[in-house]
Amino acid sequence: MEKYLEQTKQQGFCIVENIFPSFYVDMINKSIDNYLLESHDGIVYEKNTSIVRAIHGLHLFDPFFMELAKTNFLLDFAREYLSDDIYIHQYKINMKAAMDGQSWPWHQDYVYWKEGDYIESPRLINIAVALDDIPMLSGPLCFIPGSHRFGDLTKNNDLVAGDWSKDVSANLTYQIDKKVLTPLIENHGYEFVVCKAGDLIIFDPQLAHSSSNNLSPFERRLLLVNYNAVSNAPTKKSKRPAFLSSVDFSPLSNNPCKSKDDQHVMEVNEND
Ligand SMILES: O=C(O)CCC(=O)C(=O)O
Repeated sequence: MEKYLEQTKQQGFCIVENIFPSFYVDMINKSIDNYLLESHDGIVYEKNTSIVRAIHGLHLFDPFFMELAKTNFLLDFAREYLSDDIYIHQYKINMKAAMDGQSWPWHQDYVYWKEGDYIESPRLINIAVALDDIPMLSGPLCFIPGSHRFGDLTKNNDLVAGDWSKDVSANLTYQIDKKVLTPLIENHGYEFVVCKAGDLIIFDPQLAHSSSNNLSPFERRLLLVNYNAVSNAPTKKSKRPAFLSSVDFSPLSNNPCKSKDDQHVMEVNEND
């Protein structure tokens, strides 16, 4: 755990391999398929299509997803990183459909939570679970190492907030423009996060990141949980719906170990 905390503090992200075993990843993917059989708020589509781009707020409707976000490693990491109790600010699956899943332009996450949700400080952390293998062809996340230390990289743009749906589209509201991106990449480079199903990708909400279209014939599902420090909960009501911005700020407690499957995950956790 210590080494991952240090990497995240230094470079803004880390990869933790093989946290969720394949049977558990299969269970998550089946639960997503079942979830999509019913209509729910928070499902968004690629522009002018019926292709699901992302599903938001699943933990509000299905306890399976809430329990997953309480896995020991995830909670312990987030608590340590933020030095506080934590709650889930946002929970989503980015589906990136085979050959049709669209890009995420260069951006940081915190500006959305500041402008849209009135969260005062970037004391949050993203923990993503790869639900498929993610090779280069599938549009992996791409990070600029160390960019989380430079504050809001979109602040000089003439950007006007719109409807919440723009915040989750391939035409994002707050993007990092070419003038800012050029020196960042020249000085710090970039890193694609190719990984395996079951790996975790942990990243700071100020880290500059993007991902391209899924050019492969395989799905690229990524589950993302965003934890906020309880002491950083907003004091003003968000402009956005609850599936994008939590209204429940009560601290999370760890998922008790109930089954052999959970036991396995917990053993993996303890080895780190
Ligand atoms: O799923 C991806 O590739 C990008 C996700 C992302 O940047 C975001 O959700 O903020």
